Amino acid sequence: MLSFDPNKVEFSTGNYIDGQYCHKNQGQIPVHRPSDGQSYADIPESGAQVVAQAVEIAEQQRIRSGWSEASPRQRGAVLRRWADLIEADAPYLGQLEALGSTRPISDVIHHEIPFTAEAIRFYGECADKYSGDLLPTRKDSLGMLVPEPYGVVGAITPWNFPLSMASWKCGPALAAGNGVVLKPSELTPFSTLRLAELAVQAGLPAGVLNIVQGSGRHTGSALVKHPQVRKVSFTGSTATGAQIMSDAGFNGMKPVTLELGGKSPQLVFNDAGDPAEVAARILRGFTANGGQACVAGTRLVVQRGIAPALIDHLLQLCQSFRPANTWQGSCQYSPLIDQRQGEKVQRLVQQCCEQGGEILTGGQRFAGTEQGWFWQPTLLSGVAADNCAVQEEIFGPVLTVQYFDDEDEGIALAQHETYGLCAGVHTLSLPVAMRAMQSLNAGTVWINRYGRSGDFIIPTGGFMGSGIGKDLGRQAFQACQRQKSVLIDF
Ligand code: TXE
Repeated sequence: MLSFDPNKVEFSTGNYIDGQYCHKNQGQIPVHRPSDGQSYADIPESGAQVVAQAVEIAEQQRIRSGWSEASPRQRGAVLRRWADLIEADAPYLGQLEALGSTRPISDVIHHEIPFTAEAIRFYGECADKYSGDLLPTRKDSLGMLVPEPYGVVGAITPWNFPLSMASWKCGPALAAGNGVVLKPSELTPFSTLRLAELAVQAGLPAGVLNIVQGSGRHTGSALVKHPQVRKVSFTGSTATGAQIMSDAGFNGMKPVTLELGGKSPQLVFNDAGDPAEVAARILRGFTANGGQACVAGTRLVVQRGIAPALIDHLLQLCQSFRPANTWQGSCQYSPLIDQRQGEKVQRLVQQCCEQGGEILTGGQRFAGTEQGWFWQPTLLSGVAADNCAVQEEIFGPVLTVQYFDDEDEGIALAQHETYGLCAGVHTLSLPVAMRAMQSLNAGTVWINRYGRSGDFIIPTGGFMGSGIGKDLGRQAFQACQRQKSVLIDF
């Protein structure tokens, strides 16, 4: 029912600045469909001048239109209308997203779009719920912390969840009264344009949210370095996050929120419960979106007692997947985004084996999918702690398996030297779960589940190489406001 013809989806291209499409005919970067590798449109490589134009318009319009000065409730109302329009647009927006991204159409319609709308609605509700602070100063004075918008927030999003990542960045920044210039990934640029169009239809003054297209090296870097961009919010790789941190100090100083890579463990104890149920959880954790999620749980660290039954179930489940184009209603399994990502997965699996790893299942592309990169769910055992498949973020449906005997050994194996994004702990023993939670170096710990819920109040963000600051929660809203200290003598 949800299937559609990918050649019949029409969409706008170019940059979206001041509520209008521009630079449409200056396409330079071809964009490909992940399912079959076909090039279907191109985008402009926006240079520093175009970025400056977008930033200046955002700065002017947030003031002239009254957006920054509007009552928080008014801003909230616009965001809630925007969420409603996103949901109403699902039949079209869903096709646009499924056409150009790795997300199957059913997944986009049933999860990604409701999730995107709800995140924006959440920040619409935050707008008038969080205030500054009254500070305990001398009796004849009044000390206050007064929040205010930064000005223009520069947002940069990745290709793995284009719509929801845009909502995580725009929702809090706009609710707090900022203007926004967003650069989506050059691999998945079009659904974000539609999102911005819907925002204007919902009542967001034109020019408060602008979308610029281009590569990270040119457009992204120009956005980060622009002096009128007062805060940067980024989701992507750890290497690019480091570059952005350094660029943020290039032309004045600005805070950065960085949501970066991960190599998250799934720590399974003998008393985790029904191995079939635990296997289903582990499977979702590393195969959802073809493993292309920063939070993917890609290291199984399993106690020896439960291991044989758990691995048996996992092998059966892994072998049940079938590839299909993302525009087919029956598609349940994502392709890798492009050839570069496919070759990265291939290289790391090969290197893992050269370093002593053994393929239990998968380890190659699905036969007959040579146009796109559909990688078979892969289990790798025999991996030492320094194996590349244990160390590096592969960003594909690949799970390493390591075994342990006692609790301390399991927790030690679950730690990672570089990354600290998430961890899954599977045990029915409360003391074991709590000790593991306290010991693990991870910004999020899921106990007897793996993956986010619809509880937007729970922030997300990593430790160490996995990032700085939080997306979601009230923390993301507050991070889009600067705090002014005020002292009044009376
Ligand atoms: O990421 P980049 P890529 C990881 C994953 C993947 C690897 C490479 O391991 O295999 O990163 O993917 C923009 N200044 N993740 O190359 O480069 C870029 O245009 C400003 C994890 O796609 O981080 C895009 O919009 N912006 C991840 C965005 O950054 C720059 C999601 C992400 O691209 C820039 C994606 C620069 N100098 C990949 N360079 C996650 N955390 O979920 C690039 N960009």
